[in-house]
Amino acid sequence: MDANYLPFHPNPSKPRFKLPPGAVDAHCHVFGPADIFPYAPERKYTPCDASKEKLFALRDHLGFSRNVIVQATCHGADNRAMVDALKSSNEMARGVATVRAEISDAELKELDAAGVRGVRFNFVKRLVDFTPREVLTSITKKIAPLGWHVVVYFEAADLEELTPFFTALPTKVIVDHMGRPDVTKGLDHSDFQRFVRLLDEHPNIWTKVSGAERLTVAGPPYDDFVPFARMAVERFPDRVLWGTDWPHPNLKAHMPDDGALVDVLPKIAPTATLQHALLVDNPMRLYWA
Ligand code: 0GY
Repeated sequence: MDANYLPFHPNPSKPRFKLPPGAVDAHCHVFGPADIFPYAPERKYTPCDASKEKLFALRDHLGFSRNVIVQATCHGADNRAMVDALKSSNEMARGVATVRAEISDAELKELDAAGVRGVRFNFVKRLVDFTPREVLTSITKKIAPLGWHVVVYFEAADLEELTPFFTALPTKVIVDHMGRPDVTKGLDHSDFQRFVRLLDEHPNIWTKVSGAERLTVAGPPYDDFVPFARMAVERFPDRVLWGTDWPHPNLKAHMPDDGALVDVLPKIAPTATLQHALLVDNPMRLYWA
């Protein structure tokens, strides 16, 4: 683990908010353990191991039923740790993989059988080296026939340049953490408005309203993050997902109590109907239909 790397919270509280039955944690990761699933040589950070057992224990502790495990950059395109977690989940986890353009149809079928339903394209420069757009386009052509979607992660300032690529994608597109708005700039800032317009104009684009602990400047209870997520939930109720982002890679200021993160949910989805859509109906439609 890197010297300045913050490990996940050792004993998160029980949330006060009672999740609806069948709730899905739709953005989380497994890391290692490195002695079984080594980190990728090209990684930009070395995390603290975060095993499938720990993830499933957290799921049960918080009151979730299911997980969507997203391949993280520290494992590169080696999806073995994520796939191993899917296979151990008794169908209670689905995955989002990172693949290279050379992947064969047989390998894709294997991932699909394990529960993978999408690929992730990461454009955050501190996390990955640049991949040419033609490579990503050729990956998209391979995964689209499987009914998979594309998850994209980028910084708010890069959305303008990325928009033509995103809007040409033929699949559903899921934007991680609302495209990382600067929460100090307010909802009306042109960067966040560009993101809102993207979803307004493209019904195949969804977003995760996660990342409170990552985007906050004020810290817990994340009141500076809430208006952004609430706006997205109310405007796009059937195209939003939420996840803990456990084990919270690369945080620098504080490590969240995952129970306290769950307690943000009723502030961003203030009615039972919105909560059910966000936590049950939407992820079930996308990952378990
Ligand atoms: C996240 C965020 C981060 C890391 C990764 O794949 C990754 O390494 O996504 C980050 O550092 O912002 O959602 O896990």
